Amino acid sequence: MKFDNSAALLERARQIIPGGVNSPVRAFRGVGGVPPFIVRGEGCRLYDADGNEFIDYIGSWGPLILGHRFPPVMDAIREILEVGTSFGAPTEREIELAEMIRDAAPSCEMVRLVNSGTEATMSALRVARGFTGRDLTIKFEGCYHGHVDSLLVKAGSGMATLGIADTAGVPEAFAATTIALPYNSPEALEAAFKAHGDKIAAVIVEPVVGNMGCIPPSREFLDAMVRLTRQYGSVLIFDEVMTGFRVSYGGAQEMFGIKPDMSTFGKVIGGGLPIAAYGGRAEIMNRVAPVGNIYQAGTLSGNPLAVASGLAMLRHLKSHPEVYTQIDKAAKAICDAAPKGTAVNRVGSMFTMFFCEGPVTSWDTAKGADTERFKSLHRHMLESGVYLPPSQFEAAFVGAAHDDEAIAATVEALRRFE
Ligand code: KE4
Repeated sequence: MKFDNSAALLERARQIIPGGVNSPVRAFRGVGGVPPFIVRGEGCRLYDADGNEFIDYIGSWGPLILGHRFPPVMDAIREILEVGTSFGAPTEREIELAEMIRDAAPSCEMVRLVNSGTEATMSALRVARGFTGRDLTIKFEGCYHGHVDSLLVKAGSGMATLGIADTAGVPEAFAATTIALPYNSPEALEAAFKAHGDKIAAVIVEPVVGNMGCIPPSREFLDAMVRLTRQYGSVLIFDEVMTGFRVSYGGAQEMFGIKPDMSTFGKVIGGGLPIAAYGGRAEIMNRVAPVGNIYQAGTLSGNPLAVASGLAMLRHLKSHPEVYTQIDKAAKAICDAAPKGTAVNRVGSMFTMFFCEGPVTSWDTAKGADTERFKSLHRHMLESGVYLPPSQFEAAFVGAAHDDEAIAATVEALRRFE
């Protein structure tokens, strides 16, 4: 495989964009030391600037559960182009999308649309603080909730990949409002609430982690979160930006039978266009301006193109529940071919092959994975035409466009890895 054009593009990009990328996780050193610059996506495949073809298991980091250029999504976007792109005013489709989110996740009695997962979690946190009149937040080491100042404490995703323990630029005063605990530790959570319970505004959690690699929660951990937030009057926020409409149509909260006080969504609800949402109990959400005194706003929130794209996506997923069985089965087939010496975590169609002894249940166990071995696997797969997330601390995603041929080619490439 040649990557000369991508190398030249990276050189040019670096002159004007930090690291040549608009999000750090994209700056991985693939074969030839450069990330492929992509020119086109179709179904489950990506095509780069050197004409290379890859089976894509990133899917834009989760949104493309139905693959690139899914026809109903493309048609929905084209339809909007005939009437405009943005009005800065309410539209009917925004109501429809909010209603679909509530119907999928009934804990969200009310919903506000925003433009990114970061905006969704930042807003949910502000609302939780305003609603409770408290300042402290509990998050979990290795979880990533977007680049919100106060949540970039012991965060996962690109921070874990780049080994940035705590980012510069976040005032100590902000970081001090966040308590970072080990994931899957009911004991640590209990102790934190005993010590600070009446000051804790919210617990924000990835109900299935994707951002330190895929890690499922234990039932005890989930139950402790529900019990303690109820007991101390804190807001339980399920960050379902990645898991919403991914691990099941109703997200992790449906899978686990839990009704969090608030939830955030993103990725899948936009079908690949920039959109996210936060929502929760009406009693909480009615504190948001213009009804209440907690301010949150956005020029392009509820953007007609993104909303139409998301509606087409969710309508298809709702009317084709068999998609989830299909993608879960495909992900299982791939995980069954994982290289020896890996601990595999999979929840539905998201998975990670950790190069370490299992079980991987928290950051403490994930961080011990052999990242050099992971890099070798990633390079081997890329050379085999398979595009995995370029970090041990990310989840891979299987979508409905991954056909038998793609799965077989992926399994065959995994089997050849030594
Ligand atoms: P965005 O602001 O990137 O749209 O969403 C932030 C976010 C919030 N919550 C969860 C659970 C998330 O996974 C994310 C973003 N996920 C990463 C992938 N690990 C986005 C990829 C990137 O940063 O480029």
